[in-house]
Order: sequence, then C-alpha cells, then structure tokens
Amino acid sequence: MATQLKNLSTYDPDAVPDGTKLKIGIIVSEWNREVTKELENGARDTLLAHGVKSENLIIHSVPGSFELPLGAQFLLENKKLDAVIILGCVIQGETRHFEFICQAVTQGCMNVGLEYNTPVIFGLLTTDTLEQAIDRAGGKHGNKGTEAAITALMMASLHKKLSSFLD
Ligand code: DLZ
Repeated sequence: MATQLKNLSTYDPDAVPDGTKLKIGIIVSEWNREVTKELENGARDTLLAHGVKSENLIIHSVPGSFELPLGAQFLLENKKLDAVIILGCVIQGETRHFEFICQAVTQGCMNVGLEYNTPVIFGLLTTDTLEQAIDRAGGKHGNKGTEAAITALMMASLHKKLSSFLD
C-alpha cells in the first residue's frame, strides 16, 4: 500500500488557515497513553503554531476510546467551540472488541458533529500492532494528531467563512 511508504504529515504550512480567532477542544483517550500522548503533543503544537491562543485551547482526557464521542459532546454542550478533535488508539486484540469500539467511536463522533453542527475531527488510530501505532504518532509515518489539527483548522475556518457568507 502506498501509504505505508510515506510520512503523510508533511504539509505546506502556508496553506493552513490561521487559527488566531478559533477555539478548539481536544478530547484524548488515556488508553495506550504512550501513543495518545504523542498524538496530543502533535495536535496541540500544530494548533499553537498556526495561531490558536493557548487560552482558546481546551484539552481533557477520557478513560478509553469508547468514551471519546461523549467527551466531545460534554465539551460542545458546555463550551462554544469551533472544532473538537478526538484522539485515541485502538489496537487489534484477539477478540472482536476492536471492531465494536472502532464502530462506536466512528459513528458517535459523526453523530455529535452533526448534532452540534461543529466539526468533530477523527484522530483515532486503529492498528494491528503497537508498532504501527507508534509509527503514526510521531514516528516514520508522521503524526495523526498533527493531521487532525490541520483538518480542524480547515473545517473550522470553512464553517466561519460560509456562515458569514450566508449572513
Ligand atoms: C477495553 C479496551 C480495550 C480492550 N482496548 C482498548 C484499546 O485498544 N484502545 C482504547 O482506547 N480503549 C480500549 N479499551 C477501553 C474502552 O475504550 C473503554 O474505555 C472501556 O470499554 C470502558 O467503556
């Protein structure tokens, strides 16, 4: 597969929207913390590098990936945010638990985003091994936290642009 060979987190910083006026939330899972900590660092550093003010960045953790959609919903019902990023890492085990968690998080995050009309960005690693996860959390395949942060900036600024256009 082509994506196995390259770092997908390289990007043109000039093409990323400015985050100075944006408020962004991050919900991060404690499960597989050595991986999710790197995703969190990548997302936070990228948002700050693109102008998001530290006081406009709110980060909370939840016990596991299954709790990510509800964590995003808690944030959105209590804070006016332009986007929420969920970060987690689910590693395939011997049972079907993996499939149920991945399905629930995917559907749950989509539902919360549509319900609150706010981008909920999907930064969930779903890998066969811990090594594959590490490779995508600041390793040889980049950092999916960084990619999630860029997507959040793009979707939040698109939303702002279209909202003001329609006013
Ligand atoms: C229980 C569980 C398992 C087996 N594996 C993972 C995992 O690989 N990644 C993850 O983020 N969470 C895992 N969990 C915890 C569930 O997401 C959840 O926190 C618990 O089932 C409690 O609802």
